[in-house]
Amino acid sequence: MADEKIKFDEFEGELLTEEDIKLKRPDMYRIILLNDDYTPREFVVWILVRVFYKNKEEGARIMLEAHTKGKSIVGVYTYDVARSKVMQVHQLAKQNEHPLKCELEVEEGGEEQ
Ligand code: TYC
Repeated sequence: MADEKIKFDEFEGELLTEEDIKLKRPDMYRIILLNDDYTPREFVVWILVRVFYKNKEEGARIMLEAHTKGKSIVGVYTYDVARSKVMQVHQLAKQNEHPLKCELEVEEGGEEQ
């Protein structure tokens, strides 16, 4: 039917302009290393080198910060990468009978400029 035809003009003013579309960066996830009383310091540094590709100096710095302050940020990753690294840490700690744990904190993406 003729009156079912939609005229392009009817949409004028309803189209989203670039300013209407708020672009949001993807959420990223901080991995937080938690201190405990039992995991050997060398093992923590080994984990930071093996799982997070830190060099030994950076690994030692992160380990010492967790040791003295209770926790330390290891790095910021996409969700899948962060989750996989946390799982590797927990698996390697368990295999070696250490209680080492780390956790994830979301870092909201926010609007793009
Ligand atoms: N506090 C542990 C010890 O004295 C070492 C340690 C450091 C454990 C950092 C965990 O995230 C950690 N053996």
